[in-house]
Amino acid sequence: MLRLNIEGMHCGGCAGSVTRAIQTVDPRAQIRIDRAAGTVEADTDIDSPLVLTAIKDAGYSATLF
Ligand SMILES: [Cu+2]
Repeated sequence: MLRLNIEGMHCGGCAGSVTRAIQTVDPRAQIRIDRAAGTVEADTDIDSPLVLTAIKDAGYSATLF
């Protein structure tokens, strides 16, 4: 499981964008978003750099924690 801090995730639309970004690299990923905390948990076997890049390409700054 990846645990990510996401910056700039302000609304449900952002949360949807981040979800879709992760699903572009792993369509079967289980994703839990805590918008208030700005964190995402993603159950995926995909290497984290690919996931981070996909989120950055969607316009958000993401870091592992
Ligand atoms: Cu938004």
